[in-house]
Amino acid sequence: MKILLADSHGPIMGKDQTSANLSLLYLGSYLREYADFKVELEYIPQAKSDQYHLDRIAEFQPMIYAVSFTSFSALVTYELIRKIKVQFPQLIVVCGGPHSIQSSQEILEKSGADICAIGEGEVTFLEIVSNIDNLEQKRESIKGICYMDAENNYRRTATRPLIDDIDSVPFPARDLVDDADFCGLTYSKARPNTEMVVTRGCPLRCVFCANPVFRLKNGPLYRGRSPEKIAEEAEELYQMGYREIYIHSDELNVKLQWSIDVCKALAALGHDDLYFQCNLRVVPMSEEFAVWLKKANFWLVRIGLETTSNRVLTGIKKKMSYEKTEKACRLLSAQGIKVFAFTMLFNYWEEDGELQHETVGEVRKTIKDMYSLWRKGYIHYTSWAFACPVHGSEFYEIALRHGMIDANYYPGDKWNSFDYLTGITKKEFNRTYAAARRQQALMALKSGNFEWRNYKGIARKAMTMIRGRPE
Ligand code: B12
Ligand code: SF4
Repeated sequence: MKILLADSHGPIMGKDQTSANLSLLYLGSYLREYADFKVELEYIPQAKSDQYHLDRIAEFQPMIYAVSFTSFSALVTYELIRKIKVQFPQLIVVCGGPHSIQSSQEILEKSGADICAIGEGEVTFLEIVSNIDNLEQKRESIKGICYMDAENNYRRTATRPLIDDIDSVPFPARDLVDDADFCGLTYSKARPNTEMVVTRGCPLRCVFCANPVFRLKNGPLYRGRSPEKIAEEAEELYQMGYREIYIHSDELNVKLQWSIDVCKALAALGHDDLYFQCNLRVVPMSEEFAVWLKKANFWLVRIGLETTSNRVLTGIKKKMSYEKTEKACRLLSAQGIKVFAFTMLFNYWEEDGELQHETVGEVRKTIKDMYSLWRKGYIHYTSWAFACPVHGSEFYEIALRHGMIDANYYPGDKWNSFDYLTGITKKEFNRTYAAARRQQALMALKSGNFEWRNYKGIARKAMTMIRGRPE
């Protein structure tokens, strides 16, 4: 059976795609392993035009068009699906990805897709594909999907249980991708580079974070691959020629002993020319973990620092403090590991039903504190972004309650947090953002290792250093 796996994540916010979308490649590898019939797969990366999708469908003639997208690209994807349905009415269109958790009915109504998968997709997709000849009769028994019935009523089936043991999911079907379609990591030490996602679910609930896919409360929330399997995947990538891997899981240190064991397994591969980077939380952290990260050749770690105000950290439920942040950065940088801090401007939250936000003073203090950490050698890069409501996050619900967005809202460049801030002029707002962006550029220039092939994203950021936030 022929299946087209389409990534409709962008082009988003003027950036190119760093590497292939792993969600679709996981669906592909799972089918290959567990379907009791032969599947023929093709993958479309995110930058391709709608016409390219239509042309590939005409030529490849798939039975299923499986498309993955986030809330940021929902509208462009609906339009694409509508075009596909006009030209290929018989083609079965299946959707999935983070946007479907909150907005599955909207997806079906606005796009005309046949089925929308809600939550973890591998088993659900296998069942859809296995029942394709009899889908109308079988669909109500497939967990984790929604569809419009014969009377055009929205139907949602029982929640799909999460996969207990994610080692049972084969490594992503990377043979389907062409590296020429991707620009590579923005910061890297070696090329070619790629990404791995080795955990699923996060036990935390930060207010701004839309991490909905694995939050359906119907199984073990947080799961990690075994250290042995992680090392096996890294070795496979090394043999494919990759020399740097960004372990792009939400955070690699939910359980510290497991994290240390992962580092030990990676170090045991013995490849001095294979570099790693990963995302970490500030807690839990220990010197032993920092030492093992270094031994495994992690040259860069990215932490969600967000703000240095403890008032704001409490408000956004980050469950950490500036003191812990400083300690974690000190321990990591002492090993010669570079630290990349994700920071946000103008965080919002709710307290006793009242809308709260980070003040301009708090944002400016964060910028100042970051310089201070930089001078001490504790951090090396920053990346500044505005807090923005994303479907699936608590902030989205807060923003709806307080009239900051309505049901027709989609995240992207158009929503402007300035409109809901008090005690700041537009000029101050733009100046603050430009100052943050200058800090980002200065640290990047000083610390190096950035990828000029990512010129679209770099040029876009350069403009914000001069003009502030794009209108
Ligand atoms: C890695 C990552 C990226 C990487 C992607 C790299 C890559 N090569 O894949 C990069 C850095 C490029 C990226 C960028 C962005 N990301 Co991102 N990213 C992630 C992250 C951390 C992991 C994604 C992943 O691989 N998960 C593992 C796979 C297995 O899970 P999955 O993708 O959800 O797929 C499963 C199901 O959703 C489902 N499924 C998915 N698609 C389909 C399709 C079909 C047909 C079916 C049946 C099922 C199905 O089955 C899959 C397997 O179980 C997630 C957070 C998370 N933990 O998932 C955020 C996340 C997806 N990103 C998010 C966002 C907001 C962004 C950005 C907009 C950030 C920004 N401001 O620039 C951009 C925009 C991307 C875009 N163009 O749309 C949000 C999306 C929220 C939302 N409601 O849409 C998330 C959830 C982060 C968060 N916590 O808020 N991201
Ligand atoms: S921001 Fe990070 S720690 Fe917070 S909920 Fe999201 S993934 Fe978890």
